[in-house]
Order: sequence, then C-alpha cells, then structure tokens
Amino acid sequence: MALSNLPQTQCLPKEEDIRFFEMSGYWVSPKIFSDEQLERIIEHQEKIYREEYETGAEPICNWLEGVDNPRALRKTDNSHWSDLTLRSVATDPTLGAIAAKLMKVDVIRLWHDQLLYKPGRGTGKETANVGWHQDYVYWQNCMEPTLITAWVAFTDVDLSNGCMQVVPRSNQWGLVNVNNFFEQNLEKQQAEMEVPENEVFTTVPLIMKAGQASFHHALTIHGSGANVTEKPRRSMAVHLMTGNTRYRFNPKGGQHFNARILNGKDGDLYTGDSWPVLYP
Ligand SMILES: O=C(O)CCC(=O)C(=O)O
Repeated sequence: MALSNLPQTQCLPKEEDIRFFEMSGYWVSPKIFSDEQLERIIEHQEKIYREEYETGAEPICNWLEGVDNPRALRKTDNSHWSDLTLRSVATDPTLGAIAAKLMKVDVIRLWHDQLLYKPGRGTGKETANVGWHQDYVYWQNCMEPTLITAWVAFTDVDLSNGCMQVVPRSNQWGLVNVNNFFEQNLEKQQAEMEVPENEVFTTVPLIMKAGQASFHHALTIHGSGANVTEKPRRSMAVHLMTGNTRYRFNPKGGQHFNARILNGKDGDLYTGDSWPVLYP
C-alpha cells in the first residue's frame, strides 16, 4: 500500500536550504506527492470522517468546537493507526530523508500525525483559525526540542484558504509566553507576545501547491487564519522526531498521548513499533 518506497532525491534540501532552515526555522519542499496519489489520499481522508477504519483501530479525534459544527477545524491525531494510505503519507521516506537532512541526523521516526481539514466559507475572523504556537510546548514529554514537522498540502494553499504562516527566526527564541493552538484571536496573541530583544515578529505565509510539504522546527512559531474560499483546506501535519529523542515526565502535568504509550522513565528513548522509522 506504500505510495513510495525510496526517497525522491530531487526533493532533498541543498546545503543552502539546510542553512536557511537552521536560521529561519522553516523550509518548503518541491512537490513530493503526485496529483493521482493526492486523489487517493483525499478519498482515504474522507473515509476517516465516515469512521471507516481500514485497520479497525480508531484515531484520536480532537475537533475544535465539537464534531457537529461544520465550521470547526477537524484535527484527527494518529490517523495512521486507522488507514494504510494515510500511514504511507505519515511514514513517507522522502519526508524522512528531508527531515534527516534539515535536522542533521541519521535517524528519523514518526512522533504522530495530525490529519487536518479546515472548512471553507470562513467569516474572516473566528472560523477554524489556528492560534500562534510552538509545537514543543505540547511536547514537554520530550527532553529536548529534537522534533520537526512536515506539513503536507493535499490541496493548493495560500492566504485565502488559511495557509500556515510561520514567524522566521522564532526557532531561536526558546519557548515564548504566548502559545495556544486553539486560540482564534491571533492579533491579540501577537500583541501580548514578549519578543526577544533585537528580534521582530514578522510572518511568512507558506504558499504551496498540493503535494508540496513545508517543514518547521518544534520551536518555530506558527498559526493560520480563516479559510474564506468555498473549498476545504486539506493537509496532514506529520510530526517527526530524531532518533535520539528521549522521554521525560512532564512536571507541568498533561502527559502527551504518545508518551503515555511508552510508559517510560526519564531518559528512555522513544523506540519501537509505535514510532515507525522513516529514515534510513
Ligand atoms: O494547519 C495549521 O494551520 C496548523 C498546523 C500545525 O499547527 C502544525 O502543523 O504543527
């Protein structure tokens, strides 16, 4: 059922891309998934919403404002547990090879995936926005921010359908004071954010064609606005970790669902079938 078995070498970042990622905290790849593959992927995304789980295993539905609200962002965690085509996306070798290059490591594993559906016809303000946040704030069960996300566009994305936006250089700021995926008021968050001295809060929209992927570091601030088009914005965030990512108990409480699977003690490596290897 794999979409591809080998990394597509023409998609890998060059030296200057790796330097750009290190400095800016993000990078956008060429097209990785073909239109035919995307058609099949979207069919399988719809299966998840009809609760047709190929493997029999349920994913984790974490839908903003409840499942009955057609304007809500649909966020389904670990869809790769349920569907083999979606698992092929989440474990795609090209995503793994790019992540390994950008993070300068030899091993990349899947941390978890997040299937995303941002419905169309947003009001321009409060519909299905994703608040400014750094992923690592949610991953405090990992000792270090040794994680990176590949955000795979299943449809073309730009500002009109609420593409992701990143704050360049924020990967170098440490964890900031304002951090909430579910916040709808991004202007308020920006106003309250304590930006380090000599840095500025600027945003870059990640405009992409379907099949491209953007990569952002676990400390890069990102979020997204409303989808004011007629069509849904579809994607999967593939959250990846380097092979040396280790567990720690989160002293602030709220143990992450993937960390609970490990049932480990401080310093244990995240290894085993729950965290498939994408690279090598
Ligand atoms: O899809 C979005 O707008 C945000 C996704 C996100 O927060 C992520 O990929 O980490």
